[in-house]
Amino acid sequence: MVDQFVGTWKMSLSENFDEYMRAIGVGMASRQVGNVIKPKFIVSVAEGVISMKTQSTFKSTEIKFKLDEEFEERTADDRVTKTIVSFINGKLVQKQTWDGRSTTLERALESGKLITTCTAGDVVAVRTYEREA
Ligand code: DKA
Repeated sequence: MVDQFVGTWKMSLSENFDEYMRAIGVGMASRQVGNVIKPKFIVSVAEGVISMKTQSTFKSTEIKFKLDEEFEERTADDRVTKTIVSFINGKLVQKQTWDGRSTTLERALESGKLITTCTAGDVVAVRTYEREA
C-alpha cells in the first residue's frame, strides 16, 4: 500500500538525469543545478490525500492529490502540467502532460530503497532514495 512510501527519503544516486531533463525541455542553467542537488522526498497521507514534497536548496515543491484524480502541478522547472497519480502493482505512477508532451515518474520500493524511474520517450533516468525517517 501507499503507506509503505510514507516517510523522509534522501537521494543517494542519480543516473542519466541530465538526458532526462533535456528530454523534458529543462534549460541548461536549471539542468546544471538539477545535476548536483540531492533532494529530500517526503511522503505523507492524511484522510486519503497524499502529499509528496521535494525539498532542495534549488527549489522545494509539494503536490497534494487523491489517487486517480487529475490535478494541476507546477514542477520545479516551472512546467504547469496536468498530473494524475495511480497506484499500480505496488508502484506510485505519476503521469504529467503539458504542451502536447508527457512524462512518467514511477516510484517503487526495492530492498528498502525508493527507486524513482523517470521516463520521457525513450529516455530513462533512475534515481535512488534512502530512508532517513
Ligand atoms: C525525482 O523525484 C525526479 C523529479 C523530476 C523533476 C524534473 C525537473 C527537475 C528540474 C531541476 O527525483
